[in-house]
Order: sequence, then C-alpha cells, then structure tokens
Amino acid sequence: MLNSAEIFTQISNRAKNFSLSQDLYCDPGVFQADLENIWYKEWVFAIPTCDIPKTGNHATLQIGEYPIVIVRGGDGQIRAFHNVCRHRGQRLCPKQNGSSPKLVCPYHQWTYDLDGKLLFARDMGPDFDPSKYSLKPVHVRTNGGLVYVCLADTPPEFDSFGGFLDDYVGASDLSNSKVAFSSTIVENGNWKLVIENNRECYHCGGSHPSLCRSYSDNPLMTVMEGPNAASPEILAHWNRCDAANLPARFVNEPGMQWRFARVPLLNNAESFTMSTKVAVNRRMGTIPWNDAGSLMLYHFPSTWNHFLPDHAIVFRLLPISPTETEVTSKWLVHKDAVEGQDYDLKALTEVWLNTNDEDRRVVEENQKGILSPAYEPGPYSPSQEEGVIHFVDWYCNLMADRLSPRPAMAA
Ligand code: 3BY
Ligand code: FES
Ligand code: FE
Repeated sequence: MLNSAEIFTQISNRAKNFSLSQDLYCDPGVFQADLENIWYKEWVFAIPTCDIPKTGNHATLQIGEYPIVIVRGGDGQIRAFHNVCRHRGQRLCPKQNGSSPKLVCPYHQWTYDLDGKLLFARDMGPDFDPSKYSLKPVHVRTNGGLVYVCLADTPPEFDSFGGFLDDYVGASDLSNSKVAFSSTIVENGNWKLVIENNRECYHCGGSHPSLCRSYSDNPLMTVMEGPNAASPEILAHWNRCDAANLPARFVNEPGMQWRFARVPLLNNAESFTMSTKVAVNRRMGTIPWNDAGSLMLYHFPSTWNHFLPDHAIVFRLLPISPTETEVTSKWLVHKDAVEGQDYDLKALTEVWLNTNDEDRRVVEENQKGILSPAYEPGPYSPSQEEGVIHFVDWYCNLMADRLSPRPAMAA
C-alpha cells in the first residue's frame, strides 16, 4: 500500500500521454488518496432534482466512506445531510430512494424534520437539548435541475460551472421532467478506468453496435478545440443552434474538469434508439427540433450526460473500492409523457443499457490486464484519445498539487 510520498513520486515520474502505472489503478493507498484528495474535495454529481420532486422525497448516495441523504423540504428546498443518526450513528435512510414526511431513524425512532432539525427523541431525560443534535449538513448546489454535493469544509468555486448548467441544461427544462428509468450497475474496475473509457470513442466501433447507429465515432465529436473551432459539420450545427437561441458551442474549464457541447448525431439521427428516431413523442424544454443532437456534459470526477431533444440520460459514477465502481444511469423524459402512450420504455432505454453493459465488460477486461505484472503504461492515440489525456492530466495535476510535500514552516 503506497503512502503519499510514493504516490506523489509515481505521478511526478509518469510518462506524459501514456496510461498510468499499475499502482495508480489498483493500489489501496492510491484509492484512499483519491477519496481524500478528489472525492471528498470536489463537487460530485448526486441526482437530478426530478428524482425527488415532492416534499419528503429523499435519495441517498455513498461517496467513499460517507453515506449522504438528499431531501426535498416543506419549503421545496433541496438539502443534503450526512445520512448518520445523531443518536448512535445508524444510517438514517437505507434505501436509494424513499419518501416520508419526517426522517425517522429505524433504530430508536429519533425523528428529524426535513430541514435536519431533531424534533423528537424518546426518554432522553430533562437535560437533553435536541437543538444540539441536528443532522450534519453537506454542501449542496442545484443548477439546471441537477444536484451536486461537496464534502469539503470549504468547497471549490461552483458558480461559473453552475451558470453554464443553468444556461445549457436549462434548455431541457429538467424541472418539468421525470425519471422514466434508473439503472445501477457495479463495474469491476477502478473509477479512473470508467472515466477513461467514457472519454474516447476509439473503442466504439468494436464495442457499441447499437450506439453506433446514432452516435458518430469520429473523435472530433468527443474533443473540440473551442467555441469557434470544430469540424465544419459541428460548426454548421452550432450556427443553426445560435439562430434558435439554443446553447450549443463548446465551453470548458481551463483545466478540462468540465465541458459542454451540443453535437449533431450521425446522419441526422434524432436520438439514441435502435431506429435512430425519437423514443418520446414529446420534446423537452425549448429544444426546437428532433435533430438538435446531444448536449454532452461531463464533470470530473463523477458524471457524464447526454441531453437529447426527447430525453436526457444522466450518469453518475461513485468509487466503491480500488477495483469496483458503481455506475447509475437515469433516463429523464417530459413529466407529462405517458409510458405506453408517448414512449415505449424498451425503445427508450435499450441502446444505453446495451452500451453500459458493453462498457462494463471493456472496463473489467482493462482492469484484469492492468493487474498483470506484465502490464506497463501504453501510449494514448493523440487524435482518438485526447479526451483521455485531458482526464489523466487533470487527475495528475490535481493529485500532484494536493500531495506535494510542503516545505516545513521556518522556525
Ligand atoms: O457518452 C459519451 O460521452 C460518448 C459515447 C461513447 C463514448 N463517449 C465519447
Ligand atoms: Fe438513531 Fe438510535 S441510532 S435513534
Ligand atoms: Fe463506450
């Protein structure tokens, strides 16, 4: 198990534009360092707001060692708390989703209001002061209908990203959407391999027959140079979107932690379906055409997303162990779309259920190969895997900065 100094050395000595060392994908010390320096410090995508549409709805997630619950209050506000009872520490809400007018601990029924205040604790004696035992809050931000949480005492700046969420994702009006389907799988691979796999389409032709009906594996679709520099096809799409006031142009964080871009699908495909036509006969938000393409958004370390005219898919990854990652996908449709009438659930979900399973197998085989003593880092394709290079550079720069040995204070 590597210590911080050893991890720092491996990151500092890595060959640029090559995959990482075996330890960086498998070592328990690296996994712990990833949790402490990335997962407990950065903003992490949690849920779309429509996952908890009503007062008393809640959703849970586990970030490393931290169980978290996200609750919709009586005032409509979304709050996040540590999902840990202030009595003897029971996990308060055990299910992925639930609903109740108050949060009641299943162990001894301490009862909390939806804003986290302890309302009721039986037989605690005359000196007991319930105001000292509110649920511990977790930082939460909601923009564009997406909920992000951060475990850091002082979270990193969020507003510039949040503004783009409002603007770009706002066009899909997720506040008027609903979750049509949710899937959670565990991939037996390191979380970084799950992201690396998502950031390139070098593997798409060989792995994703159903996605490739509608998604172009041209790397120019995955990596763009800027708001005014892209392939002629993408530029034409952005000009058309501009004229309709639909946010589309490439925008990124300078260190590539996040990126938005709306790209056309393959041969005017409308959606990620086997037929390539829309799966839902009701468009979301203000998207004006069935062939508006996909607004692609990623935010490291936890999410990638596709916002299509007729539906959206939000993906969340969470690290479980050095070689296990949970991937949750939620398909969102207009809140008034009726299953069986306006959409068929199989047609809506089959392409990305297939794609997720194909990616799971790729990631698991990747992890198995990397566990071999014969593994050594290999070169990324500069044209096909630039998105992967962006991710590993982001990861290594952040880790090197956070692990760098600080000079001792002068006496
Ligand atoms: O989901 C994405 O971001 C796409 C689809 C396949 C690979 N990746 C670039
Ligand atoms: Fe929650 Fe006892 S641990 S009421
Ligand atoms: Fe894939």
